[in-house]
Amino acid sequence: MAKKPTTHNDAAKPTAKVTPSDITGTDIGGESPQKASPVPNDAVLSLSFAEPQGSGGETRQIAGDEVATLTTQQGIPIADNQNTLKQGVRGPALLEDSHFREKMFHFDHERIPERVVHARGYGAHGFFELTDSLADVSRADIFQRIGERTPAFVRFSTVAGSKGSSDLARDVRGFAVKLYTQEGNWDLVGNNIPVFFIQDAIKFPDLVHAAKPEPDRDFPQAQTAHDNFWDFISLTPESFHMIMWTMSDRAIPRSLRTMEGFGVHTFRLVDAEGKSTFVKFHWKPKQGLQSVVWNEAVKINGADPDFHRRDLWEAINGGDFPEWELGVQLFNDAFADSFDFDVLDATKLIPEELIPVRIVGRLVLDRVVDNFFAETEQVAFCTQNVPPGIDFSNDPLLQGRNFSYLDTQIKRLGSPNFTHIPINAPKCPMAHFQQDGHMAMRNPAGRVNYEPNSWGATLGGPREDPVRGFTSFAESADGPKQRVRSESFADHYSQARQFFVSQTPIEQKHIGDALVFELSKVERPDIRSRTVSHLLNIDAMLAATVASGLGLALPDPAVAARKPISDLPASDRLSIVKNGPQSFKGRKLGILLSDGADAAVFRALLKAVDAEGAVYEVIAPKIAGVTLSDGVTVAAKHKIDGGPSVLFDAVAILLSTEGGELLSGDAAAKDFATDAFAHCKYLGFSAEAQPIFVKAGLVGDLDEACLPLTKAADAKAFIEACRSLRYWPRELKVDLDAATVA
Ligand code: HDD
Repeated sequence: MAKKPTTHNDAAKPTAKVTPSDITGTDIGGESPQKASPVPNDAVLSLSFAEPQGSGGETRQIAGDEVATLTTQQGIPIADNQNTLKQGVRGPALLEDSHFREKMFHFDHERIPERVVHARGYGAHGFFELTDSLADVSRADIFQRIGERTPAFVRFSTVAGSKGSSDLARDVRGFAVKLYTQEGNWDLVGNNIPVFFIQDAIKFPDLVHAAKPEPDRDFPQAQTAHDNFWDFISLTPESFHMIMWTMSDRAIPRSLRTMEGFGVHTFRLVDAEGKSTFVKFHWKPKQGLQSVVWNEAVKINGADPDFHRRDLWEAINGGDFPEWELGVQLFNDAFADSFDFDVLDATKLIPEELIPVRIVGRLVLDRVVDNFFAETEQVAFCTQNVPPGIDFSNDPLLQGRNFSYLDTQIKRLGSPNFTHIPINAPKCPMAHFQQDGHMAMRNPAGRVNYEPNSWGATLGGPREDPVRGFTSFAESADGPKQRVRSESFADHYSQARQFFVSQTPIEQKHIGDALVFELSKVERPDIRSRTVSHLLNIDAMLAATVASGLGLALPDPAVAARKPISDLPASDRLSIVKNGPQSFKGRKLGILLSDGADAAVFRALLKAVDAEGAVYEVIAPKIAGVTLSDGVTVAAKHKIDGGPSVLFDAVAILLSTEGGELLSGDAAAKDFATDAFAHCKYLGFSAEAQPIFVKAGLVGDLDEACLPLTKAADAKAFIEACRSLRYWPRELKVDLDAATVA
């Protein structure tokens, strides 16, 4: 018997969006209300990204809605998108099915090569606004007019992991800013750490090979805790300053919004007379600095691998626009000559105590992308993109980068016309004779495509402009061709020590813990020992702590190319804890609720959260939500198993008597409390939460950062306490390794 032909055209019918309140008849949402997405696209971007393919075509009514007709890329309307063309009902597929052929062809070619480093990233649009003119030192157009806004796109990233890796890897974060200035695109391609592992670009492929998964086994993914990385590092003493930073909590930021950004290298600002001033660029987050702790990072990676991108998406869509100040450290040759280190050495920073940071502008991110691939994936940063008024120094790392980035874009994007992609296109006029190539979208019009030509001003096309055009700083250079490292780059430990002694004791402990963790994953004892031999040149106590954590006999110190300076003064700006925001604004409270929880306390908590500029999410035994003591229902954002406390900055546990009894038998609820406690979070709780604390073994340990929420009036004080973000004294009581901290 022949089978009946089947179609699935019903699947094409749009379905109504189901919200939690549709299901539960909920009165209160399970999270802070989201504001509507704020800023519309500008004309260029909306034309290119926002218009769905074929949306300009025919429409027809489906279930009362006007719906565009699906077409092929050639614009041919499609009748059936569910079945290939067959000979007979159960027969073979036909070659003439051009719709199927085109659909598969395009799908098969959807991926482009991921970035060899910084593959996992997340971007957003915004603007830079000048708040202090730099016209005294630079002719750069972007630095002339106070109050003027320049469109910007920022892409944050991890370095080592592949595109699909998780956000909370211990890693450097990329902080790449594209500024669409009126005199061309300026790409400031920086990191959240002001120094780099290596001094010369020729070592970059070795560094990256060593950091990435080992080539025979292709693991570990997105982490440096393996032999190859530490082998390379322990053979490359210049990396130890950066290692101090990557082993610190800077490498596990709480949010992309709570990190600093740095241009790293010394650049030049050049004025209209050609006079140069050295400059280092800083992005300082208005949100304050904040990181997570390592045990929390490990668990966040499981609970929400998209923790950072989700946070940025939610903050921008919620109207809480992340903001950074642009700061510059300006200095001249005299300072450069007198400084203890070479300003061309990217493994060194200039302490802010020596050269203060002058704030000259602000960067605000106010719009998420319309399409991740079109914008975040295809954006192409190139360090060599600098407009007139900004120039390079001879930092050998920067010089090498200026070659590498353009080269990498042709591999990734496949065409020299990658500047025709809207995200990469300047927003100022362009005029040149470059033409053709793959995917050329904008070939110059007219007969003339060369210069000079004799076709006159109207037909002859653009001409160079010796006054307005980019002029390199006329630095003189002379000397023999040679492969050398300057003697002035030979100190590898002094600033590593300066960073370490600038940290608070808890931050120093975290650096020790991180080194022990990473080296405990290294299989070869000689690599562990060699690493510790370098630490001895940085800080004896740190070296002893790490050796003891590894059960290792203390080796001899590594031979230093130059004797380290041991008395560089501490710099407060290098610590995260000393630069915390003292505010819960922009942070997230997790509220674990059960049926019958006190409605007045819950409402007071929401009010206090809102007043602080923070947000909340509700966690409940069932995703349908709970009914409070006054009969009002509240939707849940998370079922308890999917909403662990690691996802929140602070937690509140509001339960009824029955709820407390019920949840005390639930492992996820106990973890919720023990993790919040172990991660030094502020914890508010109703008396009915006691059975959970009993089962979790926390009762005798609750400290002054565990605050009762018995009546509505307690809510405000609790949220105010949360401003400290963590209660660090607790860590010394809950961590075995704490015994080694002085
Ligand atoms: Fe790099 C990407 C930052 C040294 C070669 N780098 C890349 C990105 C950032 C940085 C943020 C991602 C850009 C994006 O979001 O698309 N890189 C740095 C910093 C460095 C540094 C702050 C040192 C101060 N990089 C560096 C060197 C080289 C490269 C020395 C090679 C000589 N970097 C690249 C690259 C990448 C890249 C291979 C990969 C993808 C891309 O450029 O677009 O060309």
